[in-house]
Amino acid sequence: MSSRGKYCVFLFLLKSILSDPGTSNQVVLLDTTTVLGELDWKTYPVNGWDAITEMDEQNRPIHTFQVCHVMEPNQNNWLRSGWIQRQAAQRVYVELRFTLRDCNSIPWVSGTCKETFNLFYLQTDGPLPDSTRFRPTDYAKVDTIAADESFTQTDLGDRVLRLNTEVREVGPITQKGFYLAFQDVGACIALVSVKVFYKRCPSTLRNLAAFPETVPQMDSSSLVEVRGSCVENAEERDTPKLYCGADGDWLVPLGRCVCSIGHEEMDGYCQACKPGSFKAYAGNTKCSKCPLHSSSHDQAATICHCDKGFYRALKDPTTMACTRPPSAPRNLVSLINDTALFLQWMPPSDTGGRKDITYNILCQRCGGSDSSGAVTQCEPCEPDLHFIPRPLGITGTSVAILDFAMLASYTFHVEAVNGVSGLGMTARSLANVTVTTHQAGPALVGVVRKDWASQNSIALSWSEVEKPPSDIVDYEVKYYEKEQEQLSYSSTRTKAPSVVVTGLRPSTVYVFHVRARTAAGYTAYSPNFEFTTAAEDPDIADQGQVLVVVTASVGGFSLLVILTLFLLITGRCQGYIKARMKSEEKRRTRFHSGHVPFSGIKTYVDPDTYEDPTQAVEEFAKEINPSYICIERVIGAGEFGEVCSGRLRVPGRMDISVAIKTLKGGYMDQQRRDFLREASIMGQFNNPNIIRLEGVVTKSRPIMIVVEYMENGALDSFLRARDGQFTVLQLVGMLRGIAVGMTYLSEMGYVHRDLAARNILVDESLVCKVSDFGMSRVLEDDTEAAYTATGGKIPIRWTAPEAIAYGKFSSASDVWSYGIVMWEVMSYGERPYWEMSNQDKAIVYQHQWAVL
Ligand code: ACK
Repeated sequence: MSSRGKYCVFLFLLKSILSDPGTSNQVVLLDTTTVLGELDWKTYPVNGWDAITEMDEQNRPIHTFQVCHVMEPNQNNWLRSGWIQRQAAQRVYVELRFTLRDCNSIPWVSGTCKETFNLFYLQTDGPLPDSTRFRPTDYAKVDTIAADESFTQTDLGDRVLRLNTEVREVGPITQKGFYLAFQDVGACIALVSVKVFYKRCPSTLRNLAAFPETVPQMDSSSLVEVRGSCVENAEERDTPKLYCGADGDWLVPLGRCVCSIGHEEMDGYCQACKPGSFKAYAGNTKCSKCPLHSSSHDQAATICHCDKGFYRALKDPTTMACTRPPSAPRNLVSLINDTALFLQWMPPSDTGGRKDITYNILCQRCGGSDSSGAVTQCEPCEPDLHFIPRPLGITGTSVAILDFAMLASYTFHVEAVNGVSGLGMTARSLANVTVTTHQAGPALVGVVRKDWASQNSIALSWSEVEKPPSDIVDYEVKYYEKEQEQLSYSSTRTKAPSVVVTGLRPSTVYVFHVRARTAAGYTAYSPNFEFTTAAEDPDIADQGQVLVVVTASVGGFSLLVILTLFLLITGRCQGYIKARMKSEEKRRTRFHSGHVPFSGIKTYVDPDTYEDPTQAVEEFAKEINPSYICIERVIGAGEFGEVCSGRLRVPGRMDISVAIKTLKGGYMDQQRRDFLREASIMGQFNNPNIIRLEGVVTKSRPIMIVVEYMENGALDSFLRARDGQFTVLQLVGMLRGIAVGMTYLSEMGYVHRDLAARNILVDESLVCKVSDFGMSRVLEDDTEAAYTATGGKIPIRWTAPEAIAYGKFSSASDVWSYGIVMWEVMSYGERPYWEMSNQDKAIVYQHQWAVL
């Protein structure tokens, strides 16, 4: 067989080998298909192997070696490669592509024909000189190579030569290079290509870390640990590691890198965040869009900067929208009474996008007006002004202010602040209100003199130390037995600067002090003065004294408990607890608040004591010209007729809104008297928490009682309709108003008997006023009133046990009812004792009363 003829058959196979790109984890040390020049391989003997070089279509050489001495016995033909440099290789692979003829396909060759050849190698540190004699014994055997396939029969009967590929591991190679040698022992072989390569783990990127190209260890079972280095703009989390396996594969990735701030992962690298986005923390997260009211103009932004006028508080996360200071609080209103000033407001319409809004009260005191009426200079408020809950950092929308000066003008600024107030040049979010306090100021009464004393009475007189700021309405004289040290005290009123105090015990030292009431309120008390009554006359019993003792004992323990609540709210705890009295007394001298007498001369006059009740009406109620009254609409139905609202237009006076109670036609004389009875009671009162009587119409029909209009109607229905809408402070403010009204009534000696939320009216500023006077009549009128065993009609749920049991109505029983009102208010108009029947309630009371 000619050499040329034999190898033309293989050309199609060789082309496919030439186009094999190899794999990326191999480093090729030799590839006969890519060698362009001569291979310069040696053959021993020279006529054994044939080296044939063909040219392909692209004029590239195709080196092949063939041997086919199958007819001759004892063949020993060697082909030796050139010297192959080891480079970094420790383990070397040899890939052989060859064809091997099936001996059966060659006639007459049996016995001499072989179907294998042998692969040898020889390590050296350099190429051997050409003169070196070839000694097969120098070479170490790698393996005997046999063909997997030789010829395959096609369907057409042709025999097609198949290409074999065999790979063998050579080594370990420890010297700088080596030779390969192929021994033929009588086969028909065509060695089409020889590729020598070693395996390595290629450089790679894994988990944002770069790993260099790595050669596996000689020992195929051990892995090479390789430490990666983070790609640009990435930082290590856990040391990134990979292990290079013997096959050039990376195994077991450990640790990782993450993209630094301002960068996000993309295609295995860390790319800068685009303008309009940011990344504040290193990690595997993506860049985020700038939050509301912020922007970033450059690449790789780590934060978005707030737009003009917007800010970020120190503790705000960078992912939070930028915010701004709030607008000013809205609808700031002030309420003032004897001892406290209340400010209430609504939250700003613009919270600046934040929830941490708080309020600061900034206070300036303007000393009042000078002779020309101009307001004198303002200065910061006195430091002992007492703010409840506090002046700064208020989270609610109201504040109570105590300990303010009398007759002063205060300007309060309510400032809304949030977490970004005070950052940058922002205008302050203020709402202002100016309040002028009308307390009547310091004590006007200086020295109190004793004019004379009997066993049961002492006559006192006094004069004012200075000109009062406004006209004195009357004086209040407070006194108590020195021995008793204010455990109980009494008071009386007088219009003149003198009084005869009666009902005293003989030979007893009494302590007196006096205060004046002006149109602007109470002044402070005078100093204490001690006077003694004349020696005892055993025949005369002192009824007043008995009355004090009896009255004081009636309330008992339950009264004490509830009254303590009552008084805590009103801020007064006089007369009951000695220790508390001392500190309270100090307060009282500053605020000039009133007190609850156990006895004393009543300033309230019961209209029933008038022979002709019309006289009482004339004395206490102003007759109104009906043409001044403009009825606008009916707002409800009372026991005696409709209740309307309208305007009272008295010439020369400002129009005011009024409620008009009418007495329906066809009434009996008694009904007329009962109807007007309320007016003659109401007409005696003058207190901001008692409904004010404007006057009556009795000289024409219909008969009317005109009172101030209360925009929010009755407290019980008002609260029910606004369930949960008020702050505790607002509710307590309502209760405080009622307590002030009731304290006033008690001071006047008037017992209400029907104190309940339904009988409290509420104006537009949430001021609560006590209404529904009429005592006996009221119980007829009240739908809550039920008949008791004794035949009386009583609002059981609101009434104190002693009043139910014995009809013993007193200021103390009013205090009980007040306790029930407290419950009604705090529960937003819930029905006291829920559905417990009146009868059951009365039984419970009887038990309670028995215990007491
Ligand atoms: O709950 P209201 O709206 O408040 O319904 C009753 C109704 O008249 C029958 O008494 C209302 N009312 C009574 N007096 C006044 C007043 N001075 N101002 C406003 N409403 C009043 C009460």
